[in-house]
Amino acid sequence: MTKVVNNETLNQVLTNYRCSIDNCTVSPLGNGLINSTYLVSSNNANFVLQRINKNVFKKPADVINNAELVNKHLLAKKQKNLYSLSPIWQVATINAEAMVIDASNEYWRAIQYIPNCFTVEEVETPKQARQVGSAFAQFTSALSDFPAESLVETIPDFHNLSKRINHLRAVIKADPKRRLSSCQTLVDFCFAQQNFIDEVELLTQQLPIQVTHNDTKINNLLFCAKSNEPLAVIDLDTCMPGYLMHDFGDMVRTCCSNLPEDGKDLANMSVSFDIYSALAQGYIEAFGDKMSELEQQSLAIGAQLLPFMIGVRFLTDYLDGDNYFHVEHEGHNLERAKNQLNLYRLLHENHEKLNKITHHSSLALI
Ligand code: GN1
Ligand code: MG
Repeated sequence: MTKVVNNETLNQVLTNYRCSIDNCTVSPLGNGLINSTYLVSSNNANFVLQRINKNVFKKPADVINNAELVNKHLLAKKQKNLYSLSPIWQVATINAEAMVIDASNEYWRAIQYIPNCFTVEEVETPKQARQVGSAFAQFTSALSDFPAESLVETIPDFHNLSKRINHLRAVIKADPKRRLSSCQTLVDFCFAQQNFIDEVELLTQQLPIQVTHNDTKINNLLFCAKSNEPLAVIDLDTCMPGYLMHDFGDMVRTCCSNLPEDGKDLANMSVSFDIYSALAQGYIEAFGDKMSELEQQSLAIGAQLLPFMIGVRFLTDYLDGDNYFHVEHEGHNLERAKNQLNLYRLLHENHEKLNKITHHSSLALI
């Protein structure tokens, strides 16, 4: 659930950045479901202020440190003309601290604000989808020689499907809010996907580890207002060792559906295969020979996996009493779960088509 921030706390935090609530305006920014993010605007500077959700990120300092390491690597690549996007820097306090801990023991950090940019909630054209695929590929590609072991796993087993299923099972058993009867059909649907779960498990034993972003939803890209081109990958909170299919899958999840992730008009949900194709082309092309054959084959699985996994996560949180994701009303997590599991169903029914497209994209490389 979203925690309200009072003015006294906000002021205490702002003083660490040479600001106060009297000389700046603070407004909510973005649509994140975990951290609380604000834009701080004053006469002399604008910056992003974020309270890190320590229920989710048990060690907020690790999140900040990981981002710093990744940014330094990206900058070095940029200086050698090997990375065309821009690192977005975290801003230290006036005492050169990386974060502020407020009186309620909440963790805050500041991040550079980039003017003349916009984010996108819905991809409108294949051209834009291709840019999205390409931008996230450039990000991971630039990190291909980054020492992955220097990153702390900010959320262990973040994209481990079997663990997510086990968590769902445990919450069902406890049913702490007595909500199981309101979603039994959906729960049954999840467990009926055992063949798919096994397929994913087998694949993950064979795929190489890369440093992936792990939250490549479309609104985690900044676009330049002047050129309309991607300018930066943002939200490095879950940038950790992972598999390419996870990043590709999250792009598909957030770009290919005609509904937002909590949209309720499921009878009219549809998947855009043109957008899927363009994402795949952008992603595969920008990787070039850094993507193995198996990784390319795994993309179509990732496209089904990410909606399924987040569907399971939303359902688990609904049953658990909405402790993890911010919700706007009771039942919000259930609406999200129904939406994402329906998206998974549509993609799964079309897995042959998905496979063909990602295979065809490889031919474009030759
Ligand atoms: C969360 O809060 P945000 O938007 O950065 C979640 C992602 C989900 C996403 C669903 C750490 O990301 O895994 O895909 O919501 N992040 C975490 O919108 O759990
Ligand atoms: Mg995130």
